[in-house]
Amino acid sequence: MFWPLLAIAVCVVAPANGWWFPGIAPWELGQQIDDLFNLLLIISTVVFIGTQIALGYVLWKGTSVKTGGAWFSHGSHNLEVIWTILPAIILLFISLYQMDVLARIRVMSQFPEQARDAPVAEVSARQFEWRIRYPAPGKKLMPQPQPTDLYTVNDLHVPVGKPVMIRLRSEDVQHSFGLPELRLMQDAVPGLVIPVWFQSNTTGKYDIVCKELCGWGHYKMQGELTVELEEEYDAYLQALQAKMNDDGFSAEANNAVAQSNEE
Ligand SMILES: [Cu+2]
Repeated sequence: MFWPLLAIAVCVVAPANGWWFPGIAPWELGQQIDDLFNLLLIISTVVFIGTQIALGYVLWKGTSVKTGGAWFSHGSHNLEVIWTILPAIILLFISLYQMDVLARIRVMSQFPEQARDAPVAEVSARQFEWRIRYPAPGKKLMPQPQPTDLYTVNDLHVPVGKPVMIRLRSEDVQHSFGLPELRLMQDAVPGLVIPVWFQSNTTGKYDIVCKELCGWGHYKMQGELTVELEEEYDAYLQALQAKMNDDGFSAEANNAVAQSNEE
């Protein structure tokens, strides 16, 4: 009985000590995913406690001298029917109940149109980093890399308050793109381009973590998601473009060279 009791005690103490999920970034689907998780947690807890009590009861009865110790049974047909049908109903309920949320996350035709039509970036998972490709400011992200594309590593920026979509790829093994604060997780599979959409209604910096054991450096495969105002996002892309096009010479120096070439 020690381990079940310890497990229950930890469940009671954990939330008060912050042994829980990181604070949730407010967006509708994240909240719905949390609600689904809590529902499953409640169902599992009730089943767990119920079965432990039943086990304790049988052990107590079976070892009691009063009741004459252990008894033997060839099974009960009614009991078998009940404990087959009851879990089947619960599982069926769960699978139907979560279908709407699952479809909104995974089925591309259900994505917000705004996100679906204009992916903001391509995120390629790689042992052990996230490589990010943005289209140049004012351009659309093409399936194939373009000469004007902008690149960063482990640093994904998105605008606040609107649905955004990324194209998720893997360059080597299977990874999983995880945004814990947004309660979002999607496997990155070699050979596939998987669309992923999300939205954050608050600005801030959030973790990007790998949620699939992908090799020795899995633990440090961490990036940062920066959610910022539209103007800041545009300025970020402009600055990134300037940085990538920088040849190490100042504008004056380049102009002087151009002028002397003309002369
Ligand atoms: Cu990984």
